[in-house]
Amino acid sequence: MRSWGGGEFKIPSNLRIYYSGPEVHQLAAYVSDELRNHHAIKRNKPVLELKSLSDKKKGVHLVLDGNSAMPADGYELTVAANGITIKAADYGGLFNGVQTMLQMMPLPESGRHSVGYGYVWDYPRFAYRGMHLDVARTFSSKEDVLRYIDNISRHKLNKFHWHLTDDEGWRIEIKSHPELALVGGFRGGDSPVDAVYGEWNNKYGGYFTHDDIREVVRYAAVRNVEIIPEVDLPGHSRAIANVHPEILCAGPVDTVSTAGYDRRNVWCAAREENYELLDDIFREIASLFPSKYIHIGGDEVDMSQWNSCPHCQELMRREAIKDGHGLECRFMSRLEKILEKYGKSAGGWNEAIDGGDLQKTTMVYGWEDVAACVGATNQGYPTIVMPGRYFYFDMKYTASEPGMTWAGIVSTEDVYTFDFASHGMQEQNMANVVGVEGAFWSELYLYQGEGYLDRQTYPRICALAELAWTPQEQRNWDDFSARMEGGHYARLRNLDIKYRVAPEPAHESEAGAQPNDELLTPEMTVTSSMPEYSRNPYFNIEKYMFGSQSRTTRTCKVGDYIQFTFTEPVECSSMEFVTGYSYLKRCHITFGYAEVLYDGDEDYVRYADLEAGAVTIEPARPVKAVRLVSTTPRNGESTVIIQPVRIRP
Ligand code: TNX
Repeated sequence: MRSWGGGEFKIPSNLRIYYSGPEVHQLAAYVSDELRNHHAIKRNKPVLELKSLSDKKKGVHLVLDGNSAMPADGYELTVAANGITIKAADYGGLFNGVQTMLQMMPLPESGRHSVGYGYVWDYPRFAYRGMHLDVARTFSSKEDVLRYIDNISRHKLNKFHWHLTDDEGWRIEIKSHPELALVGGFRGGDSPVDAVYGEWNNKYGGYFTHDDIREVVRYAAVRNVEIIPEVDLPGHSRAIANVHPEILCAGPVDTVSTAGYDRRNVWCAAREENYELLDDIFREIASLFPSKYIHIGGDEVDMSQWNSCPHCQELMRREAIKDGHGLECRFMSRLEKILEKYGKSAGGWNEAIDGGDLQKTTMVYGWEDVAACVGATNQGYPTIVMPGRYFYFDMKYTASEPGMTWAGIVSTEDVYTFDFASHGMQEQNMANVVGVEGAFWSELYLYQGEGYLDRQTYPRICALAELAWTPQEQRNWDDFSARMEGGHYARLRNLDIKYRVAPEPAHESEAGAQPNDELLTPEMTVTSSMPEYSRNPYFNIEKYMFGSQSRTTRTCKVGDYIQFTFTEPVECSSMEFVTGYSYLKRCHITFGYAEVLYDGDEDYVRYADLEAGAVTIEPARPVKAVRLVSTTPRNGESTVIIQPVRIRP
């Protein structure tokens, strides 16, 4: 509800902030800082005035009134002659009202110093309005995490899902097992943790101490953000398994396809000591985070490890568990009990409920698709809706921009216009939808550097914020876009958020042109010491199928090669060979060199080292063949990807 009219409140440079009691003190200090730092209102000062919220006093009035009938997280905001008054029944409501006020405050660049009279009565659509951050693949410093929380809170998001562990890093100190973070928080170099990707040979990582975490929790609480920590189990656990290999299954280890590397990442479900270690871990985590929920993962479990483990097989026979999904469910149930002991409930990715029932207090995070969310709500689980196709902000905005694509291309409009009803979510489903969440997985972040996190998340977070806050019938994409252009991009700039700017649309003629038009495609055959993977055969690169690729059945060792032999000698200005994904420095020949067989020669001549798995050859003479030779001792991958060669005339 909004109404406006009849005058303006002039903001004095000594604007005062009155607040109703000690429980609002920190919020008043926050408002003061915000006005000083982002609105150039310099001399504002918080004033505690418990009794008289006198109409005559000019300033900002923050009133927490537990008796008020405002819905949870809702607020009432009035701008009148005596200034700005925000009233709410709970702290969250007051904080949200403050955000609305800050959005109404003129930006320093505007030169204005007033706010129009008006009235807002507002509350959110969903109780859970979340953003996720993966700090395992790419580490984010404490300062970056604080900034991330600060910025999501400005958008009235109230949950921060902190993905603290994964195959590539263990990022939370556990005092009873300090090696988990001390060793497991770093990969590469002398660490037993697979370097897999990133700054491969350099030691890379970091972790959060208990003190760090307490600081982040306190900072978030001032901003009405609850933190749901995640330890991803029983899969996605290679980092901890590299530190404690005994947690793994007793089955055979395949190190052939990975050049000596043990890639297993799933906890043995039958090993009793595993649950003791997990008890220690969750006891500490439960004491650090006030949230009722601890997320215990449950996604993408490689069940082949359980299928070949004699102990898991024996357990399944004994308890008549029919498959891996059933065993995962049993594993998760054990964790639920541990959490219960420490006063917590579980959160889990949607696969966690594939093999049977968990407690109906467990919150299910539906990520695979909308159907997974519908399924969870039908079974009566409180559900967070976040299918990758709409909510994964590590995906590209458009095809030509950076990011992942496996879940689709996720435009800001896709996020904004997400409509539950059109996905078959009925009223009874919606009753179990607690809210929505956007995710940022950080596999690519390491290579993209500064600004990438901001760019991938904004303005998609702005769209998510409205989806989470505003009822379906009141949302309109054109209206949202106009408001972004009309002021919110300026607001983001004022906060130094490096949001994504849409690239200039390509001209008709350019859009129609094939990027391959000027490339040569001479007949060639590809041979290799590494077998080809049947679904991505060498045929794909032999036929120059740009956009497609070839891959091997195993990673490369020292001496492996991939050879391109041309039927006729090729005269050209350059040949570009790329191994690995084109958008992600993974699955390449990590170390190696290229050698060339020129027309008329008997032997190959070494040309240059590969850089990030790639090399460009500028041959002075016609080329008969090129060979990429690996000198990689081990790289923790399970495949080599090879892109079609780009040959320029
Ligand atoms: C799938 S989403 C994963 C993550 C990856 C993400 C990359 C989920 C529960 N599992 O481990 O980081 O895709 O987009």
